[in-house]
Amino acid sequence: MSFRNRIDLTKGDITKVKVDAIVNAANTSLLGGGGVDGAIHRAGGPEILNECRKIVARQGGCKTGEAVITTAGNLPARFVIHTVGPVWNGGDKGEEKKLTDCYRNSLQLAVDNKCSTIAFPNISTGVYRFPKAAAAQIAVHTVADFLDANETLGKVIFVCFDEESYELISKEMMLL
Ligand code: AR6
Repeated sequence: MSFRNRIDLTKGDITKVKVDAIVNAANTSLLGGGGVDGAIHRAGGPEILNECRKIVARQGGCKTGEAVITTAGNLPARFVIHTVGPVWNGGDKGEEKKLTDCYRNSLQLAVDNKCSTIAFPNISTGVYRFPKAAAAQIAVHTVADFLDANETLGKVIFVCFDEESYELISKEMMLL
């Protein structure tokens, strides 16, 4: 199936979405925080943090641009894929490449774990201050390129919490 029919957009809370994997915009400590990270740990319960702690013990957290996978605890999803987006520091510190890596590595981890549906928040566009328009362009194009080359993922859903991100992702999807 064409990649265009395998990308969806919705507005709301990612913790409510029933897919194989939801993606968390985490930090390198993997030990929780605010924003979507806080919402996922609150709604999913302590099992998620327990598995994060085991990953930290094994590999010492998660580098920016990389991704790890845990249970989704009490959430309707099966897995949480935790990825660490870049903090925006003006744009000449490799931020765009690192954000691209977040999407690509999360998608690959989903495929490696036999997921066919995955939902993304707008990584780095909250407290990490990545400009929303540039982030939307990277998100949509990285997902489209990945789906074009990969037949096993059935659906990728962008779950936007704010209207501005919803409009920006929608605009990028129309350009595909
Ligand atoms: N569902 C979907 N999207 C959400 C939700 C939700 N429940 N809550 C917020 N968002 P942010 P970052 C959106 O700040 O910029 C944490 O403390 C939000 O509107 O959560 O990558 C981590 O521990 C925004 O569009 O993540 C890190 O320290 C998007 O999620 C740091 O924040 C990302 O905003 C990561 O910062």
